Amino acid sequence: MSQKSPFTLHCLSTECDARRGEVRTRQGVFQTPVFMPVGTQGTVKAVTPENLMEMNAQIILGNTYHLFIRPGHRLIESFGGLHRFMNWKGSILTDSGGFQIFSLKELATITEEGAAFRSHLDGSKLFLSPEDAVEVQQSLGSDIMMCLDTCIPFPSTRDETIRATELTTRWARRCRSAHSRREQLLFGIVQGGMYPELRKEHAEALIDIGFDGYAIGGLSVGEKPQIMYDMTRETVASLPADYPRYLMGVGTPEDLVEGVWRGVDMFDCVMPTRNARNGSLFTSKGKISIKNARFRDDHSPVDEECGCYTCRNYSRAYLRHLFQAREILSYHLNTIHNLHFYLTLMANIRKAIEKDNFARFRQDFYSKLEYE
Ligand code: PRF
Ligand code: ZN
Repeated sequence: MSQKSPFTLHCLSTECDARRGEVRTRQGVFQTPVFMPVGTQGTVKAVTPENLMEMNAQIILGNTYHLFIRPGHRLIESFGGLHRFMNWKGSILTDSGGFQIFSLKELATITEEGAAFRSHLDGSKLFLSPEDAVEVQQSLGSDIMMCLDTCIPFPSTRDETIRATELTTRWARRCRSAHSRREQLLFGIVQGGMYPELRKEHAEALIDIGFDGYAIGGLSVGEKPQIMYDMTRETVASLPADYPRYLMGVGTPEDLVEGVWRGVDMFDCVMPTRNARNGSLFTSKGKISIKNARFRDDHSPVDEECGCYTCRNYSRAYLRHLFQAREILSYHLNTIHNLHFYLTLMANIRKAIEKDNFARFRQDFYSKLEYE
């Protein structure tokens, strides 16, 4: 049985399924809907924890798989856990490794017992059971741990999906039994591919086991956005209203707006940080590629509406030059802008829900888009 829900609801939209709330972790409280910057290897690439704090990041993501392989969870534990090791004072959610192992494909074999895989670093044989996934995350000391799940490719047949989903339920039960440090929260992950009835069944099985929150997994794996939005809506409908809901690995700014509209509280995605390093920057008018020749002599900031450190101090022309010259500062300044854009979008979404004008906000958001 789960303990009391960590989620407190502040208000509900009267126009859609959006909700404004907060989640209490051992580390503190974060306001929802929230975007969690991805810090796979114990760092959000190209920025410091101080930068993240200045941008009002509340919670970041870490990866069990990567930290297990390098530098090892025991080492991190000996430094007092991941928060202390990386000097991050906000909350941390760790993904279980299920998705990373799925992404390795030919390097991994899934059995009833767990996932056998080869290290992407040196090819050595490794194994991660559901119990191991919880043990590793307990030593990392994350505030929110994720169950080990099996994410299947898209498309998958109904039979393949049933088999994977049932295995994920058995693993979820084993994760729940291995969860001994109850001050760390444990979330279940709903799979079920693109089959609404399988998602509903899976959600019910996980609710029966009892978790501190529920994630929607297996989406944004190559399906069209509308399918993802429909599956999100179907899955949310099966989840308890008084627990946090987390849409994993999603997505574009549009995806965040649509996810919130359908009742999602938490998101993570590499998109703002990865795109930044590729010179793709988000603006209120859409995405721009900073390497474009049209910015060669452009004195304006990336986004006139943005108040980030980068936009307050640097021109598009300078950022284009840094990118073309492959200067390290390019990664830093671009990442600050993109993360600030995502975090500000979420802060504005929270305000709109509080004022109960999220429908208007969503309309304005789309009407500003010019590029693409
Ligand atoms: N499971 C886990 N992590 C994930 C996913 C999943 O299905 C996804 C799917 N988009 C992203 N990250 N454990
Ligand atoms: Zn900016």
